[in-house]
Amino acid sequence: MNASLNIGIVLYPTFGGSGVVATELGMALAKKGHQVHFISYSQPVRLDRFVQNVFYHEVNIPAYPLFEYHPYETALTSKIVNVALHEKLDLLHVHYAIPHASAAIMAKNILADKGMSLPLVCTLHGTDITLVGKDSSYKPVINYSINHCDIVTAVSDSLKRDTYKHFEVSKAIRVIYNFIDVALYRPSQQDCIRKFAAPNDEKIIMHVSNFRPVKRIPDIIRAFAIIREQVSSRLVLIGDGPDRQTVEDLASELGVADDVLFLGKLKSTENILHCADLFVLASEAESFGVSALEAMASGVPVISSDVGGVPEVQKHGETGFLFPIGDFETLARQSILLLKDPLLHARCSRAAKERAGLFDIHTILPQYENLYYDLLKLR
Ligand code: GMT
Repeated sequence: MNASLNIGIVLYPTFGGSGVVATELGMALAKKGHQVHFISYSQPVRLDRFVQNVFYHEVNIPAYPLFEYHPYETALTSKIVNVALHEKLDLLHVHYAIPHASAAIMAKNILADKGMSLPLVCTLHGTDITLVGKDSSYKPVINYSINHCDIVTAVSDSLKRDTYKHFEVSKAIRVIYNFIDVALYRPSQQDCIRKFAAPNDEKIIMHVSNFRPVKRIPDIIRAFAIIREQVSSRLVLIGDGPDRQTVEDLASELGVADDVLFLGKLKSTENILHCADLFVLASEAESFGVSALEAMASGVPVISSDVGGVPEVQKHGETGFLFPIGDFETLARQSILLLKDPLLHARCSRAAKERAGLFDIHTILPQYENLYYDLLKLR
């Protein structure tokens, strides 16, 4: 039997993305008997109830008149040191490099001075490499951090390639794909929002994201305006963020606002995704695309821009389609094809559900556990 570990996890507490992957990973590890200590600046969204073996440590940043910018990285570093010492952490796993990886390395050095070794795992998630991280304001620190963590993982082959392309990294990077608990995505008609969202039996097209410019939601609105001319349909948008107003304005401008439903942020989407006929993603960078995987697990075909790690998750012509970034006319054409052809739709739906099984938590979790045991030389 493998040893149970005391694991620190540094994460963003936010909706979707790396925060949710890190929270779900921690919860699954806790279920297997490991003790998990989450460290963040606020309660992670999915950590909203008592879970055995799970602890939450909040990073506090005392205000001081001199600080126009709060020194979060310093406060985080101190929190890691304190948690590691008091909870006797066996290892620390940080999700998203900025600023978690450099804070962790600093904490590791402080702890070394105190005679404690803290092995570090860093998981690269996406924009920490492809967008923000490679900016010269952050690059030297990210570069150093990647080379000095004990183990670095990336959530797709594409992200691993991007890391080698944009940084001077000599370290081996292991790919461990993102995951979901496939068993949660069991449709129940009771939950279905179909009557509410599509009262006249329209087709439902769905998108979930944080509404950042990188998601290119205006392309989805433009495509929807074309689709709606040929297929009676409604667009359901889940999430919120900086582009929301732009997207609302564009929907009005194109005369489709009445058929676009903004549901806002939802903690989880497993009780709603299966009501969709189609899931769309138009991102200009996407290292993996957990939301697409969730749709696939719900048996919903996906049409996505051909970008980053998405082609590693969903297969063109099998589980849906891929289109060139920005080409909303192709997105519209592929959507119409799928929505008008029930046989094609059923085939893609089946294939999507089956493929999602490859990314089930029960397959991926042992890969992280084995990585920890390798690091601690427990195997
Ligand atoms: O950049 C974001 O939109 C959020 C980001 C994150 O780290 O929170 O998401 C990235 O990580 C997710 C989890 O690994 C991936 O599923 C997303 O594809 C990735 N986003 C991008 O690459 C844009």
